[in-house]
Amino acid sequence: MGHPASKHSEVRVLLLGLDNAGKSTLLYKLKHNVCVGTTPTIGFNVEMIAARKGGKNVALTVWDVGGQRRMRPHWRSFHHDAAAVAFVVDSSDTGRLDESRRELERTLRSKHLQGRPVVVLANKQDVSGSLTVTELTERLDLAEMCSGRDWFVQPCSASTGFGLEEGFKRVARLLRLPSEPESVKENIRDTVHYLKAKSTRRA
Ligand code: G3D
Ligand code: MG
Repeated sequence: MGHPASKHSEVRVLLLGLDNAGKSTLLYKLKHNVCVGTTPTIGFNVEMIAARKGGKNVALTVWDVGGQRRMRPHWRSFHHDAAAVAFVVDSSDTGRLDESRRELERTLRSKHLQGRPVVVLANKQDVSGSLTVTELTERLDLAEMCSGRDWFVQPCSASTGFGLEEGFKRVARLLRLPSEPESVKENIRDTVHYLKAKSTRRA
């Protein structure tokens, strides 16, 4: 017998970021606490991470969709139902920051992700000379880009494991479970909109 549904929620978290940012390494390290050589992700990797939120067990299914340019159009099909976004940035690769910012911006424009929290994982902090959280926040213009949603920047290293658990604890803390009052209110609001639209059409 499984757990009663009320004791266990399952939510989808999107793990996004450019190719080579460290998504696959990070997910594998978090789950298995080992480092493995990764090959560029062609399809997607998915892992379930157990977390706690408000005294409840929450299973985060973390989806690592390939970051290569030809995979990016597919990110959109994963937006639906996502409770949060974890966006991985290679903090040591200043040459690709603009590209990273553009991809994050494009992702956050998705109507399915409106109001969803974002945790930016400032990865590769073990590389000397990598950007600090403050520098990254400024260079990616995160305050502006993430206005209207909760966001946080977590320094980490997928190679050593530093900061990974904290990052996903933060994801769990920021996301809203489907049964939480705010999302109930959102559902009611959507339903009212829908009914109003229908009744105006009929009138
Ligand atoms: P991706 O899934 O986002 O495309 P990968 O990225 O997980 O495949 O990682 C890309 C490369 O970055 C890998 O190196 C990986 O070992 C390295 N990497 C990932 N995270 C870190 C980190 O925190 N620190 C350092 N120093 N390297 C990291 P290779 O050489 O295997 O291509
Ligand atoms: Mg990968």
